[in-house]
Amino acid sequence: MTDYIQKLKDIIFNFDIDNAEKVANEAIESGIDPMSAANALTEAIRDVGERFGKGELFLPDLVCASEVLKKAFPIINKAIEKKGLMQKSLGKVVIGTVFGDIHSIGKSMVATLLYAAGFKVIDLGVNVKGEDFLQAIEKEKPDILAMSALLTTTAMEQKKVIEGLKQTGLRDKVKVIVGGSPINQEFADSIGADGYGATAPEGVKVCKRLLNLE
Ligand code: B12
Repeated sequence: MTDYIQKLKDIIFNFDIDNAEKVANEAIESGIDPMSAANALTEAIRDVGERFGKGELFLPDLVCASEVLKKAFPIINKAIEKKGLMQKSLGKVVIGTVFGDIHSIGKSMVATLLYAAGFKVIDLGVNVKGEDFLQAIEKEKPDILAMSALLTTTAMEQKKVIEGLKQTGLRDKVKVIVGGSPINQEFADSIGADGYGATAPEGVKVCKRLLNLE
């Protein structure tokens, strides 16, 4: 039997943009658990990121690997959504990657899992300005604001948005959760967030906990 977990990792390691969609589709058609498929892609891209950090790979490699991910992930995400499509809405979440940061994959993963769990999700995308987060909170009146930051330099944008919520009188109206690779519980506490998740599944758990759903 074909090892699709390894094949999914290999399309990233080999920067195989041409076969990304084909392998992702075949993996899903083969019946593997879409969450395992998502984890395989995540593990592989982390490995690429570490090698980039050590100077073993270069920016064009990072860009090509992320192009593979951008082609393969939507197919896997669709399968996750399909599996989870059901229930009444558990609540509304506004999500986005903070200003100055264009990393979309982890944020989209959190959005997908929240959606699959039964939340209504409004995804503002990446590089979201503080004022746009505030406007969306005012307009959409979500239960939860979820912010992602992947760069050490953009992590503090999460704090700025929380400060903005306080200044505009919105802080008590919405729970705030944060995540992304440079974020940890200590940082989340220090900026006054209500919750933190190291992974997308943890993010879902935290949202449920904050809304007293489990
Ligand atoms: C892919 C990638 C890119 C792609 C992004 C493509 C895209 N559309 O997203 C491209 C090539 C564009 C890119 C650009 C850059 N990148 Co980059 N990138 C990565 C890489 C390899 C993978 C990120 C990723 O998608 N991971 C997979 C996802 C699934 O994981 P994740 O994002 O961590 O998300 C998980 C959790 O963190 C969590 N999570 C995430 N968000 C949230 C939010 C909430 C609310 C919750 C609860 C949980 C949660 O759940 C997710 C799933 O479990 C990382 C390496 C790494 N180790 O992360 C570097 C990395 C993040 N990049 C880095 C850098 C330096 C850059 C650049 C500055 C490079 C440059 N010199 O130009 C630019 C920045 C551009 C900008 N202004 O944003 C550094 C950051 C270092 C730092 N600490 O500041 C890293 C760590 C690489 C490294 N080792 O140096 N990058």
